[in-house]
Amino acid sequence: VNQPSCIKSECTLATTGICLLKKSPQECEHHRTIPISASVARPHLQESQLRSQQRFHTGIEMGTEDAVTISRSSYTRLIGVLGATNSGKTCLLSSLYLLASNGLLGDRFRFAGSLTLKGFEDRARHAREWTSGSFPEQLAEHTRLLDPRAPSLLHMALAETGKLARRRDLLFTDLPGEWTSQLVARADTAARLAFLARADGVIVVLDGPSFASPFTRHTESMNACMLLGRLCSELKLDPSIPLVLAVSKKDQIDGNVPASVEDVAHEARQLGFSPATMATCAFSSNPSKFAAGDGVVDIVAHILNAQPNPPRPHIQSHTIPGRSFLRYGLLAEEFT
Ligand SMILES: Nc1nc2c(ncn2[C@@H]2O[C@H](COP(=O)(O)OP(=O)(O)OP(=O)(O)O)[C@@H](O)[C@H]2O)c(=O)[nH]1
Ligand SMILES: [Mg+2]
Repeated sequence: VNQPSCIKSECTLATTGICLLKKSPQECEHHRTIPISASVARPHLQESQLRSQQRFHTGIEMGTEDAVTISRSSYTRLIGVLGATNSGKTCLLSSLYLLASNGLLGDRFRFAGSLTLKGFEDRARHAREWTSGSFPEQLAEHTRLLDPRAPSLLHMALAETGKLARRRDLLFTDLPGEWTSQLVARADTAARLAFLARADGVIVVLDGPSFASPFTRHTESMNACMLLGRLCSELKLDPSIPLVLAVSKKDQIDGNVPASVEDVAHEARQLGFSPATMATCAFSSNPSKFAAGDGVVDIVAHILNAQPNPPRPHIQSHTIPGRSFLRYGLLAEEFT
């Protein structure tokens, strides 16, 4: 078996299969192929899986197969971001990226890199273009997947400051709102979200203004409650993982969490979750009162405060060990 390697000490090619210069092995002058013994090669991996290690990423998005590769080198937390169309999922991620790239993550974290920089940049483009003047009507494009059947993941690594100085690898889903609304409407659409059974945390983005409006709040809260039910019944999400109810567009609701959000929190508790309700302002139409990015880092910190859970018994029937993404590929096959 040959292992791709790089003579540059900071390159993660050997561990993640990803060249930091984003070059293919053929064109990278630092690339070397070294033979490794069968004992060093992971014996439980198929040849095809080893080949996937040698793929080079475009930096746009990752699929669950790429996630397998990253999670081999360090424990990688998968954070599912769900919510209705236009609720603010993509803006939340763009805002986190803009905070990170401007050194505004607060005292606890600093940005330690991303393997999907282009993906983040593409999403943050509208916000970057908006420099002054009136608040733009649209700060992000409706999320469309490169492959409409496969989820896309955005990677970000954070370094914790302080004594522990740990590196935290995070993978966020950025899915179209339709994936959430269709899951609510039809249980049989759950298969494509089966990988979320492995999630280390879930953020359900609740559109602040819609939850505040007397015309829409009832439907919004009913849909959100049904979503939580589906996460438990269809996706078998472990209710002990952190669940954040992220109330978006805080600047448009004067900072007040609408009362109807409590119905969703109540339902979450009934299902065994310990939800945290957190209002966020990814971008601000009223910066003198609400800072852009307000509450965004707190959500990530809340999820990272929880300890990862050991694997659960109901998914231990496969031979692939640990909380591996590979197991969820198999789990997804079972759903279909
Ligand atoms: N005022 C304000 N507007 C926001 C905020 N976050 C998002 N928006 C607005 O909401 C719109 C939709 O946000 P997105 O992040 O694209 O929503 P989404 O949930 O990703 O939507 P889909 O990809 O269609 O599912 C944006 O274009 C912004 O105009 C915020 O914090 N404040
Ligand atoms: Mg989106």
